[in-house]
Amino acid sequence: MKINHFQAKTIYIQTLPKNHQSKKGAVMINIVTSFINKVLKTLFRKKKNIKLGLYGPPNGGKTTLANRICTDWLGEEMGAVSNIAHETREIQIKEQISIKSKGKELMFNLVDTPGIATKIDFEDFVKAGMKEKQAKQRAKEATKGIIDAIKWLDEMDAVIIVLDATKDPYTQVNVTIVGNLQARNIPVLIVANKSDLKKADIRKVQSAYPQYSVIGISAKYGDNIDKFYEGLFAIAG
Ligand SMILES: Nc1nc2c(ncn2[C@@H]2O[C@H](COP(=O)(O)OP(=O)(O)OP(=O)(O)O)[C@@H](O)[C@H]2O)c(=O)[nH]1
Ligand SMILES: [Mg+2]
Repeated sequence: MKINHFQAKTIYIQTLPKNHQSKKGAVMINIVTSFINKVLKTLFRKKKNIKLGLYGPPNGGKTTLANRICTDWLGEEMGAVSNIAHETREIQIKEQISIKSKGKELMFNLVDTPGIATKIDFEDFVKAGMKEKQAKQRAKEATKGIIDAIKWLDEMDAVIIVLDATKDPYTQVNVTIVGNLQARNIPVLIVANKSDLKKADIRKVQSAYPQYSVIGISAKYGDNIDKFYEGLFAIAG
């Protein structure tokens, strides 16, 4: 296969008349190809279910929210939840979730991703009670998970960023995730999670990201979850 591809490429260059090899011509071909690709992508997207990603730092409650969505609309959970960071270390997908709100229906594939962090220290896992070998393995898997989560960003049609509302919303990780999505023109809904906790400050999250809709919820207890579903229709419907 590789050899054929190489040969085809070589023949193409050799058979092009000299006057067609100008830079201008190549740029035109690129523009036309990219336009056709865009049109095809749009048509394709209309047919298939959208991919809805859950992104955020570790421990924000992505999987807890994924479990709530799946329990509400599929009657089953999606993944394991833990108070130790980096519980999710592989991309998880639940296909064909259909949610209904105010007489409208939204179909999507839900993608739960590993929490994104700038630093992973196996000693943190040891402090949380793990044996050294297990802690090192978790750190290794978590690092790979972060790379996968970032790679998958491009695949997303819309993203829910899940933040722990008891923590500083304006971190390097959060700003990087938001900036990446903004640069890719991917619609974003920010969830300020853990609203059930006293320290939760939803307004602080909203003022850190004034350009986005921020919805305060408790994924664990279901507080404000209807508003969250309405927000989903607003970004992905
Ligand atoms: N009080 C409270 N705790 C929550 C809420 N949502 C999640 N938690 C807790 O926060 C911890 C982390 O939850 P996860 O759902 O595993 O978080 P995650 O974002 O998937 O974490 P990673 O997989 O490590 O990236 C667990 O102990 C959850 O029980 C919430 O709404 N309220
Ligand atoms: Mg998780």
